Amino acid sequence: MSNLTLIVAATKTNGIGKNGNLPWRLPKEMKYFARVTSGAPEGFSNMVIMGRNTWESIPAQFRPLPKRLNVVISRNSAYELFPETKQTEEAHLYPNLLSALNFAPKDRQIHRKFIIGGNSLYAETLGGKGHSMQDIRADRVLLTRILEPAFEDCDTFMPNFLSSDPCASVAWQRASHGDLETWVGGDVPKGVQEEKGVKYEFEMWLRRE
Ligand code: FOL
Repeated sequence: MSNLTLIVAATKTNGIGKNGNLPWRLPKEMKYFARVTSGAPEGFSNMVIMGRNTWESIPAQFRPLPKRLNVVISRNSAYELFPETKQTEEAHLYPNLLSALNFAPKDRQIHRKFIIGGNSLYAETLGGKGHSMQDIRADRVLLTRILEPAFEDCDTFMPNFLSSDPCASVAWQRASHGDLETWVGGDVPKGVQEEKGVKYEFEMWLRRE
């Protein structure tokens, strides 16, 4: 099974988006996302896998996300990743997650694979056994928990993977802050962070089985 890490910023009620965008603008949190998803040993790069809506939500000037192998999932094989003027850029389109994960680029080695959204890819990789046909599961979640304000006007949500409903959930355990820093390979601010009046915390969760 391929190691897969899900990275997300979500409110306490698992809100992740609003009107096709992030509900907040948190530059330092975004820098953490960029650092973690980019970090790879010399000669390696990470793969960032996203749904088509997430691709479109990334500001055009940051697309493709630099220094990462960008993979976009859409069932529409005619989907144009770039406008005519930007077609020298590199990003890859796959019809489903399984074919994306089987993609092995010839010109570089892949270090880590990240699922970066949105709700349907999160659901597919968080689901317990039987959610997706091939049982592709994320074994690690890098969760930025948005604590305050509540951002109650979110219109997009990730599954409640920490739900105690035994039917819906698989057991997850929170890793220590030290384990998060070791995995990320650098310092991560510990405890509640505040940026522009928004409080949040960097967490790492590991699947038990
Ligand atoms: N995970 C976390 N922790 N925070 C997020 O904001 C987040 N966002 C997505 C997925 N996982 C996340 C999806 N949305 C960019 C924009 C939206 C987006 C993901 C990435 C983006 O522009 N990224 C640039 C940042 C440039 C900068 O402002 O420093 C990048 O290079 O990664």
